[in-house]
Amino acid sequence: MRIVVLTGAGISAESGLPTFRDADGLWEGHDPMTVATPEAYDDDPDLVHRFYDERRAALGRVRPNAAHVALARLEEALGDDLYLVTQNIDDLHERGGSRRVHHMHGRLRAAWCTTCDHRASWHGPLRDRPPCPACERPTLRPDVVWFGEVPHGMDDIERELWECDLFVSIGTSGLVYPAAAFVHYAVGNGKRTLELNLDASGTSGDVHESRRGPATELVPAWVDELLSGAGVTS
Ligand code: BJW
Repeated sequence: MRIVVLTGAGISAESGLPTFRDADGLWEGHDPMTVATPEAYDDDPDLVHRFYDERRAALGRVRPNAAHVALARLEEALGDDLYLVTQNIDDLHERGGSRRVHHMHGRLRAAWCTTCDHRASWHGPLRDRPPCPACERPTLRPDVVWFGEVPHGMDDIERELWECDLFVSIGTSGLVYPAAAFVHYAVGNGKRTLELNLDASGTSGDVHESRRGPATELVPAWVDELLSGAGVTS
């Protein structure tokens, strides 16, 4: 069985990383949506750099949780039959043991030079405008996908959705496109769909099955169930 798993901020919430749209999802009184656009970056680059520098620094204080680890266990068992695509820019899937992770909205620990297009692994702050390692211009920005920009690897995701048997979305509000449309694409192409989320999401009504609870409980239980051969119930 080929499975596509889509994860969102909810899977990292119990590791201590705030989500975007839950009650504690605001940062210093700013709606993250107002800093996640190219226009916001043009208007106030210091604010946007501070937002991402803080989040990059926070990665050093958090650890993967049982949900990340369970998905790594699933990868171990299924190999290439698991395709893990995340909207998260944290690295908790990798640190939880997953080896193949598609970061459709980019990565916090990466920088992108808007002058020469160079992409570099980046662990420190960007607000002091360090020089690009390739062209030395001070034009590095977080290598993340903001509103109005095109998510990474859409062709690969579309192919995997077409080829899978089961699509599972975990801890995402289903409000941001194109990720929110994956479930519709899957259902429209006859795939089985499952949602694991603390609360109802924008796409709960569209999936075959929706389970409610914290990711650290639901994800390991689902992986156990799948690997014991019980599969997904309707
Ligand atoms: C738990 C839990 C626990 C909590 N256990 N669960 C079609 C219609 C309408 C609009 C559009 C459309 N197509 C495009 C748009 C415009 C726009 C868009 O979607 N706007 C909406 C606001 C309507 N989209 C775009 O601009 C995208 N680009 C695009 O479409 O390009 C065109 C194109 C596409 C494809 C091919 C060719 C061209 C780009 C979107 C980029 C989004 N970027 C951000 C910031 C990234 C960097 C950063 O992290 O700062 O991505 S915004 C933000 O939202 C971030 C997230 O990845 C994303 C999704 O958030 P997520 O993960 O769902 O988090 P929350 O907080 O919303 O939800 C948390 C969930 O967890 C909740 O459900 C909780 O219940 C749950 N939860 N604790 C389990 N313990």
